[in-house]
This record gives sequence, structure tokens and C-alpha cells, in this order.
Amino acid sequence: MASGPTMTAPICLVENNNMHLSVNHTAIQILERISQPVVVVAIVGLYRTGKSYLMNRLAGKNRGFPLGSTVQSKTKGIWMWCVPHPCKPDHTLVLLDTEGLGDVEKGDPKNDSWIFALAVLLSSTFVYNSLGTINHQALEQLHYVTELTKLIRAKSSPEEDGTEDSTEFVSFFPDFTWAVRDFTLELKLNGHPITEDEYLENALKLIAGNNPRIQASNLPRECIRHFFPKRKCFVFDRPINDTKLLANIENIPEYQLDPQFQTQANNFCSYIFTQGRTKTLREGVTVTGNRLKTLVVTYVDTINTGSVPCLENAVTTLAELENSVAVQKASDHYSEQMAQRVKLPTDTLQELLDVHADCEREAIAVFMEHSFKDDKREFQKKLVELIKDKKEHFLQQNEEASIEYCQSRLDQLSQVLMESISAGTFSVPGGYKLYREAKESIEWNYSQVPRKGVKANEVLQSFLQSQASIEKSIWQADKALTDREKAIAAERVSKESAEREQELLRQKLLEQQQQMEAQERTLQENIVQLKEKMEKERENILKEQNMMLEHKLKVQHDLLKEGFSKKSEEMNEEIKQLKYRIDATKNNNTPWFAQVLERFSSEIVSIFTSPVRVVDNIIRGVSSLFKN
Ligand SMILES: *[C@@H]1O[C@H](CO)[C@@H](O)[C@H](O)[C@H]1NC(C)=O
Ligand SMILES: *[C@@H]1O[C@H](CO)[C@@H](O)[C@H](O)[C@H]1NC(C)=O
Ligand SMILES: CC(=O)N[C@H]1CO[C@H](CO)[C@@H](O)[C@@H]1O
Repeated sequence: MASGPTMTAPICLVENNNMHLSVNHTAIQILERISQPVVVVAIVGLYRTGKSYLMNRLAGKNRGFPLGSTVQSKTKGIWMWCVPHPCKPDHTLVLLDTEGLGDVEKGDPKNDSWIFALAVLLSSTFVYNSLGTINHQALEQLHYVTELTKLIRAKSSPEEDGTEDSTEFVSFFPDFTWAVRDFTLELKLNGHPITEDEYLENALKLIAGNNPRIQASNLPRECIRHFFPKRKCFVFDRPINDTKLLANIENIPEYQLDPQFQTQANNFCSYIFTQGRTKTLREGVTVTGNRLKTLVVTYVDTINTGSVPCLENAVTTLAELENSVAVQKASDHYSEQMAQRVKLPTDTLQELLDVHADCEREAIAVFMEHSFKDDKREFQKKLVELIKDKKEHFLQQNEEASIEYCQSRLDQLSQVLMESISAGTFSVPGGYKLYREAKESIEWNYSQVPRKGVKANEVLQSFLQSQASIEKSIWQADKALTDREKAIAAERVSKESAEREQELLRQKLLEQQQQMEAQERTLQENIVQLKEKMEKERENILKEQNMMLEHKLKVQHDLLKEGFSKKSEEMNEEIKQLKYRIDATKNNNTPWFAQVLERFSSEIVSIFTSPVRVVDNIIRGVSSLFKN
């Protein structure tokens, strides 16, 4: 079960100490422990506009985030409250309340821009809160949105494929919700009633003319339309008319608030609860509390070093952290399952290799489930190596267990024989016949012992070899044998030995063959599962690129409709580039896939058949044939 939040009050996540942003460790630890996917709602706006009230409502509480009246005492930055999601089971709702923008006491407005950018980067629903109406002034105040191209980067090397970096924004930006507070107008356009969303869209229409004031408010309009495909608007009446009570709103029971306001606040909450998306990074990577932690830390570190936070870099950091955990999980799974399913010694090598293949397949699947963006396949290779070492260890243990077991059984079976030899029982006429019978009885009884394992023949062989000289001295001394019978006995002994050597060699060759086949299966399994994963990733990339294209086409179409044909035309090049990229992704499956898989195969093969090892094995195998 994924773990969720247990917070009773908000905590400051990113502290803004006027000179420096820092991440609060207590807050980080809270996020770290949340393994559920998160829906992240951030609210941003001028200070003293009632942001915190809405956030407290989303948390299902009257109080929590300090409201405007206590603004001076609260730490500046981004406050966080994690609560169980009220509608999505096994999801956590993360509420981020930001310090008010434009607070004159605060000094450098550049800090505001960073808070704004961080809220965009961290959230899946971004709520912009403002007072009054959406007019020129309100739009000018939203100039932060025009700075995002300078404060956020999508790719670490953006120019590579010829598209603007900000084209990518739509693929990971949050949904945009504008909350207009203390709204006093009627929702009407040219005398006709309109919805809140229509009100917003109308306010975002570009205004013609060269007036610098108009230009200044057009820029945020364009940015919002370009960067945020999904937009929503809510207007709110004043919650209460008495301004003295308003300052104290957290202590006023809900029923005393303006009924219209109550409905509006409820609608807002229910929209956020039902429509607020789970936070994802690009290509469908879901963000959990734990991942959100890494994002916050990475972004804030980057800002503090004076660089621009970059999504691709953050994802890389995240992937590296998680992929090494995925390798660990997968290899642990392999060890656990092997230990559970194999009882050493196994009857045959193949029996062990079959269980190995099953456990390995599962382990690779565990890795695939928990890893992402292992673009250089480094982590998968690491897993191959780990499993290979573990397999070899199991093979060795299996041999040792077999040797130990066979040796102890053989010792038992041969005890009487050894005693008889010491006592000289066979040093009599006809002793050779007695000896042969005793030895054959041991061989027979040994052959009846079940599950002796892979070393059964080898152990027997070395026992029999150790008997060869004894046997020789017995038939040489046996007076009951004729010379001819002695010659036959000598011949038989060496013939039997040669046959057993042949048998051992056959077994060795067979086992080598089985080992090779097992390696081949390992390679196959890795390739099959990698290919599957790459195909899924390609689908996600394609989906994302199509979404970007669709959005561009819509923006272009709207611009044309509103009479801005030049702006609309300016988008042609970008759209062309996107289409080109989509084609490239579509065609990716054949040559590129094959190339990647081929390279990966040869890398795995080189992990396996380190030639020295193979030669070594063969030499050992061959030389054992000539022992004694
Ligand atoms: C982090 O937040 C907690 C709770 O608000 C606070 O007690 C603590 O002092 C903060 N830590 C730092 C390093 O500021
Ligand atoms: C082999 O098994 C038979 C039958 O159980 C037994 O009579 C005989 O003593 C055994 N031989 C040895 C060498 O243990
Ligand atoms: C993160 C950031 O930009 N911090 C700035 C906040 O404002 C102070 C005071 O002007 C600057 O020195 C910081 O660099």
C-alpha cells in the first residue's frame, strides 16, 4: 500500500529569506514519506486577496494557512499542506499557498518571479487569485507569466531540434484557473449573459492597436494562451460585507457568509477535487510525494546557484535516483525468489536454470515497472550484471551442495568396503571377485540415491579412480585368476574408466550448451521487455507531441479568427517543426529501435561471454579428463 499524508497543519516548504530560498527539512521529510501520486494545487496572487481562505477550504478546514491578517508574522515563501484527496482514493492532495506577490515590504520583486515560477513548476493546477475584474491592470499585474520563458527551461539543450523551448511548456505546465475575488460586475457580454469561462476567454482576447499600455497587457494574454491549454475561471462575490468581520473570516461560521459566496466557494472546491489532475512530468511520468520532494530540492538548488530550473535536468536527476532503487528492488526480488523456489542441490543443471529464468523474467519486470528514462540502458545493464553474478553464485552453491551430499552418501556406502580392504579381506584367492561384487553393490546403491545433483558422476568417478590402484593390486595378488583373466580384468578396468570419462565429458558439454542457452534466454528476455517499454515510451512521446501540435493549431486558429493574421502566420514555422518531429517519432520504431536493441544486445553479450572465462571453463573441463 502506498503511504499517504498525516498532517494537521500547513508547514513552510520553501522559505524565502529575502536573500536566499531554502527548503525546510521537516517539510521535505513529510513529502518523502508520501508514496501516493499527488494532485498539486498552488495558489498565487497579490498579497491580501484571500488566497489562504480558498486553500483552507480545499483542505476541508476553516483555518490552517495563516490568512492575510497575520501576514507579517508568517514565514515568507511557499507553504504546504498535504491531505488525503477527498475524491481520488490513494491520492494525496498537496496544497501550496504562496506568499503574496507585490508585497512592498519584501524588497526585490525578482523573488516574486521565482515564487511564481516554482508554483508553476510544482503544481498540476495553478490558481491565480486576483481582486475585482480581469482588466488591463489585472493583466499587467500578471506580468510574471511573461517572464516564465526566462525562468523555466524544458530541455537542457533547447536549440537542438529547432523548436522554441517554450513550445514544450504545454507538455508539463499545470491547468490554469483564475479566481476573481470580490467580483462586482455582471457576467454579461454585449448584453448577453456569459459563463465565467467565457468571461476569462474574452478577457484574454488580444486587443488591437499600438498603445504601449495595450501592448503590455497583450503579452500576458498571449503567454497564458500559449502556455496553458486548459483554462478555467471562477468569480466570487464578497464573502461578507462587514470589513471588520472580513479580517476575521476564519472565525465566522460558514452559514453567516454570503450565500452566493458559499455556492461559489463550493463550486470552486468541487471543480478542483473532481477535475484537478494528478501531477505528471513529461511522457506520462506520475509524480508521487517522494518525487515531488526531489523536484522541489532540485529546482530550489538550481535557482540558488543562479541557474534556470530545467525540467529535463530534474527528470534526469529523478530517474537516476529511482533507477538505482529499481535495480536494487529487481535484484532483491531475484535473490528472494531463487532462495524460495530452489532447493539445493537441484537434480540437474537445467532444473536450476529453469527456475533462474523464471525469477530473472520477474526481476526484469520489476525493474521495468520502477524505472524510467534509462536512456543509456546503464541501469538495465547493471541489473544484468548483478543477476549474472547472483546466478553464478547459485550455480556454485548448487555444485557444492551436490558434492557434499554425494560425498557423504558415498562415504556411507563405501564404509564396509574400506574396512574390508584395510582388514585384508580381499587378499585371498577369489578376493578379486568378492571385491568386484562389493564395488558394484556400492555403485548400484549409489545410483539409487535420489537427487544427488549435478556433481553425482564426478564424485563417483573420483571415488572409483581412487580405487583403481587398489583394484589393480587385488587382481594382481589374486592367485585364483589365470593370466588371461588378469589381462581381461586390466582391460575392463581401463575400459570402464574411459567410458565414465566419456560420460562425464558428455555431461559437461551438455551443461555448457544449457548455460549458453540460458544466456541466450537472458538476452532475449531483456530485449523483449526493453522493446515493450520503448514502445510504450514512444506512444507517450507521440501523444504528448500531438497534444502540443493540437494546441498550437488551436492558438493559431484563434489568432486568425480574432484578426491577428500576422501573429497567426508567425506560428507556421513552429508548427512545421512540430509536425516534422511527430513524423520522426512515428518512424522511430524501425531503424532507431533496431539500432538501440542491437547495441544493447552486444553490450549484454560482452557482459556474459567474457572470453577469458569461457576459455578458462573449457580448459578446466578438458584438463579434468586427464586427471590421474
Ligand atoms: C521547518 O518548519 C518547521 C515547522 O514549521 C519549523 O519548526 C522549523 O524551524 C523549520 N526548519 C527550518 C530549518 O527552518
Ligand atoms: C546396497 O543395498 C542392498 C539392499 O538394500 C544392501 O543389502 C547392501 O548391503 C547395500 N550395499 C552397500 C555396499 O551398502
Ligand atoms: C532567489 C532570488 O532571486 N533571491 C533574491 C531575493 O532578493 C534578494 C534581495 O534583493 C536577492 O539578493 C536574492 O538574490
